Amino acid sequence: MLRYLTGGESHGPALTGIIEGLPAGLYVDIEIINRDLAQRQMGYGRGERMAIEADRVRILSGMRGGVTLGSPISFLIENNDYENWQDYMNPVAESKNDKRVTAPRPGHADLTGALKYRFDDARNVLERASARETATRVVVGSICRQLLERFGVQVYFHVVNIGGIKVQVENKVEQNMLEVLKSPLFMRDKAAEQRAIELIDAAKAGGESVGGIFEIVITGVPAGLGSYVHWDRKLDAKLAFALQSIQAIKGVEFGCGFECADLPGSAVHDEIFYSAARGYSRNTNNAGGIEGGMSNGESIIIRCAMKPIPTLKNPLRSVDIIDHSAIVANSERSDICAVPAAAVVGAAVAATVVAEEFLRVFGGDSIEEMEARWRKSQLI
Ligand code: EPS
Repeated sequence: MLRYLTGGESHGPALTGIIEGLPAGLYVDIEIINRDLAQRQMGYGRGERMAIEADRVRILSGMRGGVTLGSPISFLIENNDYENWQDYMNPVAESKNDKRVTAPRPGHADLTGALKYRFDDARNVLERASARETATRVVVGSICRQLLERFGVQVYFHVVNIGGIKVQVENKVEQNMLEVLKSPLFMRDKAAEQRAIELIDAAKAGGESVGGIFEIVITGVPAGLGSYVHWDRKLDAKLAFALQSIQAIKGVEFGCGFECADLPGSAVHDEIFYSAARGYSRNTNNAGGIEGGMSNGESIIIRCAMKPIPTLKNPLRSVDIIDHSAIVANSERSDICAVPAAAVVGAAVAATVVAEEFLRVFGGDSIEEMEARWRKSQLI
């Protein structure tokens, strides 16, 4: 079983993670992890923090000479910004008291988190609720993607909507899925990209933030990951759980998703064909590659909706958590739009779930054992 934990406050000394359950013998390219971390920092509309950080992973255990040992992989990513926050975020020394946050931001974890944990400073909440935590999930996902790639599974992502400016989606694998990485918004439609850039500029000028939708496409997934036999073994349910846990995600859909509610059954379900060369296949993929909680051999297609970031330069009305007076919400440095970053995180999180299920079906203590099992299954 693959499992992982993440730790770290946004302005603390470092983000940390520990992954358990990967087979021994997997070569992991650290520069690929660092490339993925850099991708997460990109995207038009990111805030000034990204100029301070240059996220790089440091592996502390579980590997030798770049190869997994089967033991827990622990890692850290240093927060460069900690240097500016040492007087406030030192895990053991007493903190200065002049950066208290008592004006919770509507839409953020601030208010409920402070009430729940009985804090008189929402900084204790926002430091951990921050999407900075997602850097650790990119490290886990990057390692999982490298595992999956050995078995021909590829995970792609692109942005399909920024603040209502949309790219056409068709539930199919497009040509050159990696081309999109050249776009500052990871959008494959140049005209939409330009309009989205203008929208982000206008949002910045107006003290606003914008959300959007990203799509994840996973190719080469064998049929049979997940299961119909029990609710908590369904692949789509597991993916939805993991993706929904990404900060600011408000909705997850597979294939034709919410649109299928408007269509008759004959227009939704993907007809089945067979040829000796290809085996079973479909001409359409409205199911998004998952039927009955199992991968069906087609590409997995998922879209996630991200709300606009709650930190606004033109803040909304709020209430002080100490004296309950009416005030405006806390406003600190933040992103205007982080949908491209969320897409990178989404791909990492989805890869982690697929790797977990892949290991459940084809797993072994070593990569050799796994490859032997996988090869055997390809013959059936
Ligand atoms: C983030 C780092 C944060 C924000 C963003 C994500 O940096 P800072 O708070 O120091 O400016 O840019 O966090 C949020 C959107 C949030 O709500 O906390 C990162 O590394 O992704």
